[in-house]
Amino acid sequence: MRKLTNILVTGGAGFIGVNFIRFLFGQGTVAPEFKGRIVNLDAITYAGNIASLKEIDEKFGGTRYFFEKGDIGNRALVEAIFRKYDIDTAVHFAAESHVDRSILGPEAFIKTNVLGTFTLLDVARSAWKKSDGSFGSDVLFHHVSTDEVYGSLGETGYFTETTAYDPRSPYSASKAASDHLAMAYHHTYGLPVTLSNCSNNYGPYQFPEKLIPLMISNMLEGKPLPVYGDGKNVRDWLYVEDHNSAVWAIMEKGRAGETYNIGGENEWENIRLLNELIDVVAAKSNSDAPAAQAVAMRSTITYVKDRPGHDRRYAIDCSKIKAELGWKQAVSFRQGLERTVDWYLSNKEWVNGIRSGDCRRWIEENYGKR
Ligand code: NAD
Ligand code: TDX
Repeated sequence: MRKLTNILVTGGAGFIGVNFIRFLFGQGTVAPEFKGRIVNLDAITYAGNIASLKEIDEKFGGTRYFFEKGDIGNRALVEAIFRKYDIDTAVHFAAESHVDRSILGPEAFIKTNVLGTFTLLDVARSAWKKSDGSFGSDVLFHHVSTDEVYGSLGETGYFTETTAYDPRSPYSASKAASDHLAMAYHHTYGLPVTLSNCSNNYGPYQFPEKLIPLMISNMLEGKPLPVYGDGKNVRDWLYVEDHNSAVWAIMEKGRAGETYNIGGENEWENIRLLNELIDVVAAKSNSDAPAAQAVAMRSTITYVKDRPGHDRRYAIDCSKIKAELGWKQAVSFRQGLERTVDWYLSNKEWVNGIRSGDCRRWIEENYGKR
């Protein structure tokens, strides 16, 4: 088991990163054994909200939790962070992550996902290389990636770790490039790298542009529910805490140079998922007649123009991580949806805040202008 003492988390103010840091500090439903320090490096783009970690900052700030605002592509800053905190582990979540935005403006995806990842890998290599050119067994760079790099499936079959890469969107192409760089640093320089490719995540703190939180927010606000194309594209959904427990298992025990697929084994056509979600939201709304409420919400489903290059189906074979590291999903889809809806119902301010950029003001008040 690796020591994992001083961990650099990139993108720790985004959806999965926030949940990861909360999980490590015991705020999720599972508590891992973690006694070390976390340094959260995040640029706070539109998708980042550092206020999501307010309780962690109040409890552990300055002792076991540190926030550094900045760009992963800023080499001098990344080098200074490695030195200042004696980083031994990096877990790299930071990315531009939304497919639709990558279609409208790919440049930021190349800068952050490709060049930013390169900078991190290169700094880790210089910081961790010993005088004989080797690396110790207690350093690790874990690169977090997506199943989208594998392209699109037909009605049958699964992505395995050996499926050839076939990315279709600027987002998935940029993630594919970053995956290749991470593995190239392992093969060429011997940098201890692990890589995970995960299916669609959902849960608290997800920016309301992704399918599930967008639909919940629109339902609560009585807005139309936009379904792309025929609504029959299939995604494999995983509760975010299950993704993070898998990432942690890889960091502790995964073999350097290996890729691990992570998935929910939980495929849903978008339109079926939306119908399920409507039932959950209607049941939790204060209405005396949830069935009628669900009918009213269904009437707002609106089929809209399809996403260009919309991948038809994703499905992950995650038997490797289950067999090798003993990981498994802990949260059923219904449970996960209920927790997610409960969270969005009780955190309307968070949604309004991240939409309006309020969190930036919070950073300035708490961390000063940087
Ligand atoms: P997100 O968009 O919610 O968060 C990304 C975070 O990265 C934000 O806090 C943002 O401020 C930060 N960031 C962006 N550019 C940066 C830069 N140049 N420097 C520093 N910080 C920067 O994304 P997410 O959904 O939490 O995804 C996290 C990672 O997981 C990504 O690498 C993504 O590709 C991968 N992933 C996501 C999913 C999913 O369903 N969301 C599934 C599989 C893999
Ligand atoms: O309004 C919508 N209507 C709709 O029908 C939105 C936002 C999406 N969709 C469809 C498109 C997809 O088939 O729902 C499905 C899920 O869409 P997204 O939430 O945008 O996710 P996806 O494109 O599948 O990518 C996600 O999973 C893999 C994350 O955004 C990526 O970061 C991750 O790598």
